[in-house]
Amino acid sequence: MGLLDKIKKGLGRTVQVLQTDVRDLFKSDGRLVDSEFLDELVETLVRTDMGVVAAKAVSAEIQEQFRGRVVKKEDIIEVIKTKLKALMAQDEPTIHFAQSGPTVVLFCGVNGSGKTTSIAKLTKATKDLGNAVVLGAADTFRAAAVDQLKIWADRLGVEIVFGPPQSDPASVAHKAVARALETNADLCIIDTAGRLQTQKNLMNELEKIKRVVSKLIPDAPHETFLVLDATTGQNGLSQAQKFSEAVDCTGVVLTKLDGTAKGGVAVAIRQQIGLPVKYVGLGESENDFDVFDPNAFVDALFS
Ligand SMILES: Nc1nc2c(ncn2[C@@H]2O[C@H](COP(=O)(O)OP(=O)(O)OP(=O)(O)O)[C@@H](O)[C@H]2O)c(=O)[nH]1
Ligand SMILES: [Mg+2]
Repeated sequence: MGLLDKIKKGLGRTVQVLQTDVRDLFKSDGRLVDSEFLDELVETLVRTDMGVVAAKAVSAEIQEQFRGRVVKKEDIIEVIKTKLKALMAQDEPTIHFAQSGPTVVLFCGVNGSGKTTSIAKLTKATKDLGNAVVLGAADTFRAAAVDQLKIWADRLGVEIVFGPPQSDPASVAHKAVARALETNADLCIIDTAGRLQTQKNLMNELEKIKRVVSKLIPDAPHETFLVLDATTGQNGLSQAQKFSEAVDCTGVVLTKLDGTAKGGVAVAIRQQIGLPVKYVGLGESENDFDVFDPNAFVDALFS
């Protein structure tokens, strides 16, 4: 399945809502672009959880190009797509790889957002490209968390470093990075326990992991990914912003885009959290994952 098809399938519910709602804006053959139409358009777009700022930017563009004219659905869809693509444009690499030696990627986020599953997916994707991966099971809070990652490591055929239950997560992270250095691995991906941005001691623990890792490799972690569950939509964003500020995240992995009508949240993340979306999760298997491509995403939304 191509990327577009995969996203299209994953975004099923968002696409459905958007298409029905946009179609409903055009009762007859065309519609006059007046303030009533623009208000209804903003309402429709906001229902996908893309955020008021993005929806208003789109409506301003439509107003500028078509105000006072009677337009067809196709005319405005093209403008919506172009504007959304511009709002989400990003030219950063998905992962800033280390110049030499292992690249360290730290995963964090609230409980159940999809960290461990996304790590498995990223491991599969990077391993398929020929990279040697070492996993660090720094979620030492629950024994089951280590087991979950161990099962993935086994299935994917990669090395995993873990410690005794309740051990210091920073020491496990340290061991994992040391092992990646020792084996000359390309990537060291570190899993952490779910936490809330209000839990000061747990947020400090993430800081400690970062500090300890940077003692072994000065620019590590090269990426700190915030894993965000798309089904929380707009509600999850302010929390995510505070989380991201507290640990200085570098990108978002947006999970569970399948089965939510709130896929528009991908548009809002850049504006409201100030981070690029790097990867998307589109299901529970290790293959339901992709690099986030704003153009493909927007095309899929309106396909
Ligand atoms: N549908 C769907 N389910 C997902 C996706 N990503 C993760 N899940 C599911 O979400 C649930 C939680 O995923 P985990 O990866 O364990 O989440 P976590 O953030 O590691 O959870 P904690 O370690 O408990 O904080 C599991 O049932 C996953 O299968 C996705 O992209 N789509
Ligand atoms: Mg986990």
